[in-house]
Amino acid sequence: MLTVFSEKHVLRNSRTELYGGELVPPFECPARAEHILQRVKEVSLGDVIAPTDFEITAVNRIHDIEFIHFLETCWEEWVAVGYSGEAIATCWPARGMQQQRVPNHIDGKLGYYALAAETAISNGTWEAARASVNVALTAQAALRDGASSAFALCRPPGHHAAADMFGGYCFINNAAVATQAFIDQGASRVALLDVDFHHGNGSQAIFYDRDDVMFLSLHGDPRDAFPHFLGYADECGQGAGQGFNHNYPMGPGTSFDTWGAALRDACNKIKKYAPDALVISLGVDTFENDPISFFRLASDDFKRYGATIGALNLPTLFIMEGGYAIEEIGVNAVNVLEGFEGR
Ligand code: Q9C
Ligand code: ZN
Repeated sequence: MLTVFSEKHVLRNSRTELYGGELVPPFECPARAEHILQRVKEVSLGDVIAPTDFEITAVNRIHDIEFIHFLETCWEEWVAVGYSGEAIATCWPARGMQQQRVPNHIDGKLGYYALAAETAISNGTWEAARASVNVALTAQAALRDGASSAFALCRPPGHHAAADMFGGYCFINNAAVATQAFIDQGASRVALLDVDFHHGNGSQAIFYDRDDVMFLSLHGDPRDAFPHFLGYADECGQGAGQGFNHNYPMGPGTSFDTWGAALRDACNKIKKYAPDALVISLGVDTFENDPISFFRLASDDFKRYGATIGALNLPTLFIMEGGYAIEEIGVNAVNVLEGFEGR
Protein backbone atom coordinates (compact mmCIF):
# COMPACT_ATOMS: atom_id res chain seq x y z
CA MET A 1 0.00 0.00 0.00
CA LEU A 2 1.20 3.49 -0.89
CA THR A 3 1.87 5.91 2.00
CA VAL A 4 1.77 9.69 1.58
CA PHE A 5 3.75 11.68 4.14
CA SER A 6 4.85 15.31 4.45
CA GLU A 7 7.84 16.42 6.49
CA LYS A 8 6.00 19.72 6.99
CA HIS A 9 3.99 18.07 9.78
CA VAL A 10 6.77 19.21 12.15
CA LEU A 11 5.57 22.80 11.66
CA ARG A 12 2.65 21.85 13.90
CA ASN A 13 4.65 21.98 17.12
CA SER A 14 2.73 24.08 19.66
CA ARG A 15 4.25 24.09 23.12
CA THR A 16 1.01 24.04 25.09
CA GLU A 17 -2.22 22.13 25.55
CA LEU A 18 -4.72 23.16 28.23
CA TYR A 19 -5.23 19.90 30.12
CA GLY A 20 -6.49 19.42 33.67
CA GLY A 21 -6.12 23.13 34.33
CA GLU A 22 -2.46 23.18 33.33
CA LEU A 23 -0.59 24.04 30.16
CA VAL A 24 1.17 20.78 29.31
CA PRO A 25 3.20 19.60 26.26
CA PRO A 26 0.58 18.57 23.65
CA PHE A 27 -0.40 14.91 23.32
CA GLU A 28 -0.69 15.58 19.58
CA CYS A 29 3.06 15.98 18.89
CA PRO A 30 5.50 15.52 15.96
CA ALA A 31 6.94 12.25 17.34
CA ARG A 32 3.60 10.56 16.54
CA ALA A 33 4.00 10.84 12.79
CA GLU A 34 7.69 9.90 12.90
CA HIS A 35 6.89 6.65 14.76
CA ILE A 36 4.21 5.71 12.25
CA LEU A 37 6.51 6.44 9.31
CA GLN A 38 9.26 4.36 10.92
CA ARG A 39 6.89 1.39 11.24
CA VAL A 40 5.66 1.78 7.65
CA LYS A 41 9.29 1.42 6.55
CA GLU A 42 10.07 -1.38 9.04
CA VAL A 43 7.39 -3.68 7.62
CA SER A 44 7.96 -2.54 4.00
CA LEU A 45 4.32 -1.56 3.63
CA GLY A 46 5.04 0.03 0.24
CA ASP A 47 6.32 3.24 -1.35
CA VAL A 48 6.34 6.46 0.64
CA ILE A 49 5.82 9.65 -1.36
CA ALA A 50 5.58 13.37 -0.56
CA PRO A 51 2.29 15.13 -1.32
CA THR A 52 1.65 17.33 -4.32
CA ASP A 53 0.19 20.79 -3.75
CA PHE A 54 -3.53 21.07 -4.36
CA GLU A 55 -5.51 24.26 -4.90
CA ILE A 56 -7.30 25.60 -1.82
CA THR A 57 -10.56 25.15 -3.78
CA ALA A 58 -10.60 21.46 -2.77
CA VAL A 59 -10.59 22.57 0.88
CA ASN A 60 -13.23 25.22 0.23
CA ARG A 61 -15.65 22.48 -0.91
CA ILE A 62 -15.91 21.60 2.80
CA HIS A 63 -14.78 24.62 4.82
CA ASP A 64 -16.06 28.22 4.90
CA ILE A 65 -13.79 30.72 3.17
CA GLU A 66 -13.81 33.02 6.25
CA PHE A 67 -12.83 30.14 8.53
CA ILE A 68 -9.89 29.20 6.31
CA HIS A 69 -8.83 32.85 6.25
CA PHE A 70 -9.01 32.89 10.06
CA LEU A 71 -6.73 29.81 10.30
CA GLU A 72 -4.30 31.44 7.88
CA THR A 73 -4.08 34.75 9.78
CA CYS A 74 -4.79 33.77 13.40
CA TRP A 75 -1.18 33.63 14.55
CA GLU A 76 -0.18 37.00 13.08
CA GLU A 77 -3.31 38.66 14.52
CA TRP A 78 -2.57 37.11 17.92
CA VAL A 79 1.01 38.40 17.88
CA ALA A 80 -0.17 41.80 16.60
CA VAL A 81 -2.26 42.50 19.73
CA GLY A 82 0.82 41.87 21.86
CA TYR A 83 0.13 38.48 23.40
CA SER A 84 3.21 36.41 24.21
CA GLY A 85 1.74 32.94 24.72
CA GLU A 86 0.07 30.68 22.15
CA ALA A 87 -3.38 31.47 20.72
CA ILE A 88 -6.01 29.82 22.94
CA ALA A 89 -9.74 30.53 22.98
CA THR A 90 -11.04 31.88 26.28
CA CYS A 91 -14.66 32.88 25.50
CA TRP A 92 -17.52 31.41 23.45
CA PRO A 93 -20.90 32.34 21.96
CA ALA A 94 -22.62 30.17 24.58
CA ARG A 95 -26.37 29.53 24.98
CA GLY A 96 -28.45 32.67 24.60
CA MET A 97 -25.65 34.74 23.07
CA GLN A 98 -25.25 36.04 19.53
CA GLN A 99 -23.86 33.18 17.44
CA GLN A 100 -23.89 34.70 13.95
CA ARG A 101 -21.60 37.73 14.13
CA VAL A 102 -17.87 37.23 13.84
CA PRO A 103 -16.08 39.68 16.18
CA ASN A 104 -13.11 41.81 15.09
CA HIS A 105 -10.80 41.14 18.03
CA ILE A 106 -8.74 37.97 17.82
CA ASP A 107 -10.09 36.84 21.25
CA GLY A 108 -13.60 37.01 19.81
CA LYS A 109 -12.61 35.29 16.56
CA LEU A 110 -10.91 32.46 18.47
CA GLY A 111 -14.06 31.92 20.54
CA TYR A 112 -16.22 32.00 17.43
CA TYR A 113 -14.17 29.45 15.50
CA ALA A 114 -12.92 27.18 18.35
CA LEU A 115 -14.96 24.19 19.54
CA ALA A 116 -12.68 23.63 22.55
CA ALA A 117 -9.78 25.28 24.39
CA GLU A 118 -7.13 22.54 24.43
CA THR A 119 -5.88 23.29 20.93
CA ALA A 120 -3.41 26.21 20.84
CA ILE A 121 -2.55 27.82 17.51
CA SER A 122 1.06 28.84 17.01
CA ASN A 123 3.46 29.78 14.22
CA GLY A 124 3.47 27.09 11.51
CA THR A 125 0.11 25.57 12.43
CA TRP A 126 -1.57 26.72 9.23
CA GLU A 127 1.27 25.53 6.99
CA ALA A 128 1.23 22.09 8.63
CA ALA A 129 -2.56 21.82 8.37
CA ARG A 130 -2.33 22.76 4.69
CA ALA A 131 0.34 20.10 4.10
CA SER A 132 -1.79 17.55 5.98
CA VAL A 133 -4.79 18.03 3.69
CA ASN A 134 -2.46 17.82 0.69
CA VAL A 135 -1.34 14.44 2.04
CA ALA A 136 -4.99 13.31 2.13
CA LEU A 137 -5.71 14.64 -1.36
CA THR A 138 -2.57 13.05 -2.81
CA ALA A 139 -3.54 9.66 -1.38
CA GLN A 140 -7.09 10.17 -2.68
CA ALA A 141 -5.69 10.91 -6.14
CA ALA A 142 -3.85 7.58 -6.06
CA LEU A 143 -7.21 5.82 -5.68
CA ARG A 144 -8.71 8.00 -8.41
CA ASP A 145 -5.87 6.78 -10.64
CA GLY A 146 -6.63 3.13 -9.91
CA ALA A 147 -4.93 2.15 -6.65
CA SER A 148 -7.15 -0.09 -4.51
CA SER A 149 -5.97 1.48 -1.25
CA ALA A 150 -3.66 4.19 0.13
CA PHE A 151 -2.52 5.50 3.49
CA ALA A 152 -2.55 9.26 4.13
CA LEU A 153 -0.19 9.72 7.08
CA CYS A 154 -1.85 13.02 8.01
CA ARG A 155 -0.70 15.23 10.85
CA PRO A 156 -2.32 17.33 12.26
CA PRO A 157 -5.50 15.19 12.34
CA GLY A 158 -8.85 16.45 11.06
CA HIS A 159 -12.05 14.69 12.12
CA HIS A 160 -13.09 17.17 14.85
CA ALA A 161 -12.87 20.12 12.43
CA ALA A 162 -16.27 21.22 11.09
CA ALA A 163 -17.05 23.57 8.20
CA ASP A 164 -16.22 26.55 10.41
CA MET A 165 -14.66 25.15 13.61
CA PHE A 166 -11.26 23.89 14.75
CA GLY A 167 -10.37 22.04 17.96
CA GLY A 168 -9.62 18.61 19.38
CA TYR A 169 -6.17 18.98 17.75
CA CYS A 170 -7.82 19.42 14.31
CA PHE A 171 -7.90 22.35 11.85
CA ILE A 172 -8.84 21.11 8.37
CA ASN A 173 -11.02 18.00 8.08
CA ASN A 174 -8.71 15.89 5.91
CA ALA A 175 -11.11 12.94 5.68
CA ALA A 176 -14.08 15.13 4.72
CA VAL A 177 -12.09 16.97 2.03
CA ALA A 178 -10.91 13.65 0.57
CA THR A 179 -14.44 12.21 0.74
CA GLN A 180 -15.76 15.22 -1.16
CA ALA A 181 -13.01 14.76 -3.76
CA PHE A 182 -14.38 11.27 -4.52
CA ILE A 183 -17.85 12.74 -4.99
CA ASP A 184 -16.52 15.56 -7.19
CA GLN A 185 -14.78 12.96 -9.36
CA GLY A 186 -18.08 11.20 -9.98
CA ALA A 187 -18.60 8.79 -7.09
CA SER A 188 -22.31 8.29 -6.31
CA ARG A 189 -21.82 7.18 -2.73
CA VAL A 190 -18.88 7.26 -0.29
CA ALA A 191 -18.81 5.70 3.18
CA LEU A 192 -16.75 7.46 5.85
CA LEU A 193 -16.00 5.12 8.76
CA ASP A 194 -14.43 6.75 11.81
CA VAL A 195 -12.65 4.33 14.17
CA ASP A 196 -10.80 6.98 16.20
CA PHE A 197 -11.63 6.76 19.93
CA HIS A 198 -13.32 10.17 19.78
CA HIS A 199 -16.53 10.92 17.94
CA GLY A 200 -15.88 12.53 14.56
CA ASN A 201 -18.15 15.47 15.26
CA GLY A 202 -16.77 17.55 12.40
CA SER A 203 -17.28 14.85 9.79
CA GLN A 204 -20.77 14.09 11.10
CA ALA A 205 -21.83 17.74 10.97
CA ILE A 206 -20.39 18.24 7.48
CA PHE A 207 -22.32 15.34 5.93
CA TYR A 208 -25.35 15.24 8.26
CA ASP A 209 -27.95 16.28 5.67
CA ARG A 210 -26.54 14.27 2.76
CA ASP A 211 -27.31 10.81 1.40
CA ASP A 212 -24.26 10.61 -0.89
CA VAL A 213 -21.97 10.21 2.13
CA MET A 214 -22.73 7.68 4.87
CA PHE A 215 -20.93 8.53 8.12
CA LEU A 216 -20.36 5.85 10.76
CA SER A 217 -18.43 6.39 14.00
CA LEU A 218 -17.34 4.06 16.83
CA HIS A 219 -16.33 6.10 19.86
CA GLY A 220 -16.30 6.80 23.57
CA ASP A 221 -19.79 7.68 24.84
CA PRO A 222 -20.09 11.49 24.71
CA ARG A 223 -21.42 11.45 28.28
CA ASP A 224 -17.93 10.38 29.32
CA ALA A 225 -15.63 11.41 26.48
CA PHE A 226 -14.61 14.37 24.33
CA PRO A 227 -16.18 16.04 22.33
CA HIS A 228 -19.03 15.53 24.85
CA PHE A 229 -21.75 17.34 22.90
CA LEU A 230 -22.21 15.13 19.83
CA GLY A 231 -22.00 11.42 19.04
CA TYR A 232 -25.18 9.98 20.61
CA ALA A 233 -26.76 6.91 19.05
CA ASP A 234 -29.98 8.77 18.17
CA GLU A 235 -28.19 11.16 15.79
CA CYS A 236 -29.26 9.54 12.51
CA GLY A 237 -28.99 12.36 9.97
CA GLN A 238 -31.52 14.93 8.79
CA GLY A 239 -33.40 15.78 5.60
CA ALA A 240 -31.99 13.78 2.70
CA GLY A 241 -29.34 12.53 5.14
CA GLN A 242 -31.89 10.81 7.40
CA GLY A 243 -30.67 7.24 7.96
CA PHE A 244 -27.17 7.90 6.64
CA ASN A 245 -25.48 8.70 9.97
CA HIS A 246 -24.67 5.91 12.43
CA ASN A 247 -23.09 6.36 15.85
CA TYR A 248 -21.80 3.60 18.13
CA PRO A 249 -21.05 5.21 21.51
CA MET A 250 -19.39 2.84 23.98
CA GLY A 251 -18.55 3.19 27.65
CA PRO A 252 -15.38 3.13 29.75
CA GLY A 253 -13.49 -0.17 29.63
CA THR A 254 -14.99 -1.33 26.31
CA SER A 255 -13.17 -4.47 25.13
CA PHE A 256 -12.45 -5.68 21.60
CA ASP A 257 -15.37 -8.13 21.83
CA THR A 258 -17.85 -5.27 22.13
CA TRP A 259 -15.95 -2.92 19.83
CA GLY A 260 -15.47 -5.59 17.17
CA ALA A 261 -19.21 -6.39 17.21
CA ALA A 262 -19.97 -2.70 16.62
CA LEU A 263 -17.46 -2.67 13.74
CA ARG A 264 -19.14 -5.70 12.14
CA ASP A 265 -22.52 -3.98 12.39
CA ALA A 266 -21.07 -0.84 10.80
CA CYS A 267 -19.47 -2.92 8.03
CA ASN A 268 -22.81 -4.60 7.30
CA LYS A 269 -24.38 -1.16 6.84
CA ILE A 270 -21.53 -0.12 4.55
CA LYS A 271 -21.98 -3.28 2.50
CA LYS A 272 -25.69 -2.60 2.00
CA TYR A 273 -24.93 1.02 1.06
CA ALA A 274 -22.58 -0.29 -1.68
CA PRO A 275 -20.37 2.79 -1.85
CA ASP A 276 -17.90 3.51 -4.67
CA ALA A 277 -15.20 4.20 -2.08
CA LEU A 278 -14.52 3.82 1.63
CA VAL A 279 -12.66 6.42 3.69
CA ILE A 280 -11.37 5.38 7.12
CA SER A 281 -10.67 7.99 9.79
CA LEU A 282 -7.94 5.92 11.40
CA GLY A 283 -7.34 6.84 15.02
CA VAL A 284 -5.57 4.32 17.21
CA ASP A 285 -6.41 5.99 20.52
CA THR A 286 -8.70 2.98 21.12
CA PHE A 287 -5.50 1.26 22.36
CA GLU A 288 -5.59 -0.06 25.95
CA ASN A 289 -2.66 2.13 27.04
CA ASP A 290 -3.71 5.36 25.37
CA PRO A 291 -3.13 8.16 27.90
CA ILE A 292 -6.36 10.11 27.20
CA SER A 293 -8.86 7.40 26.20
CA PHE A 294 -10.72 4.46 27.79
CA PHE A 295 -11.13 1.55 25.38
CA ARG A 296 -9.14 -1.66 25.77
CA LEU A 297 -7.94 -2.75 22.33
CA ALA A 298 -4.63 -4.65 22.27
CA SER A 299 -2.07 -4.28 19.48
CA ASP A 300 -3.14 -7.59 17.84
CA ASP A 301 -6.77 -6.41 17.75
CA PHE A 302 -5.79 -3.68 15.29
CA LYS A 303 -4.65 -6.34 12.81
CA ARG A 304 -7.88 -8.28 13.33
CA TYR A 305 -10.12 -5.33 12.63
CA GLY A 306 -8.01 -4.28 9.65
CA ALA A 307 -8.95 -7.64 8.13
CA THR A 308 -12.65 -6.97 8.79
CA ILE A 309 -12.38 -3.71 6.86
CA GLY A 310 -10.42 -5.44 4.11
CA ALA A 311 -13.17 -8.06 3.70
CA LEU A 312 -15.47 -5.30 2.41
CA ASN A 313 -13.31 -5.34 -0.71
CA LEU A 314 -13.81 -1.66 -1.44
CA PRO A 315 -11.37 0.98 -2.72
CA THR A 316 -10.18 2.21 0.68
CA LEU A 317 -8.45 5.41 1.72
CA PHE A 318 -6.96 5.47 5.24
CA ILE A 319 -6.60 8.91 6.82
CA MET A 320 -4.53 9.14 10.02
CA GLU A 321 -6.33 10.75 12.96
CA GLY A 322 -5.52 10.31 16.69
CA GLY A 323 -3.51 7.98 18.92
CA TYR A 324 -1.34 9.17 21.79
CA ALA A 325 0.52 6.13 23.11
CA ILE A 326 3.61 7.29 21.23
CA GLU A 327 5.77 4.16 21.59
CA GLU A 328 3.05 1.86 20.21
CA ILE A 329 1.36 4.19 17.72
CA GLY A 330 3.39 2.91 14.76
CA VAL A 331 2.69 -0.76 15.42
CA ASN A 332 -1.00 -0.14 16.09
CA ALA A 333 -1.66 2.02 13.03
CA VAL A 334 0.33 -0.17 10.65
CA ASN A 335 -1.28 -3.32 12.11
CA VAL A 336 -4.62 -2.06 10.75
CA LEU A 337 -3.08 -1.61 7.30
CA GLU A 338 -1.36 -5.01 7.41
CA GLY A 339 -4.58 -6.67 8.55
CA PHE A 340 -6.41 -4.93 5.72
CA GLU A 341 -3.93 -6.35 3.23
CA GLY A 342 -4.27 -9.84 4.71
CA ARG A 343 -0.67 -9.96 5.87
N1 Q9C B 1 -9.55 14.83 29.32
C1 Q9C B 1 -8.09 13.38 18.28
O1 Q9C B 1 -7.93 12.25 18.69
N2 Q9C B 1 -9.09 16.55 24.88
N3 Q9C B 1 -8.41 14.40 19.10
C2 Q9C B 1 -9.54 15.46 25.63
C3 Q9C B 1 -9.39 14.54 27.91
C4 Q9C B 1 -9.23 16.55 23.45
C5 Q9C B 1 -8.58 14.21 20.50
C6 Q9C B 1 -9.53 15.79 27.09
C7 Q9C B 1 -8.93 15.27 22.73
C8 Q9C B 1 -8.90 15.46 21.24
C9 Q9C B 1 -7.90 13.68 16.82
ZN1 ZN C 1 -9.13 10.68 18.96
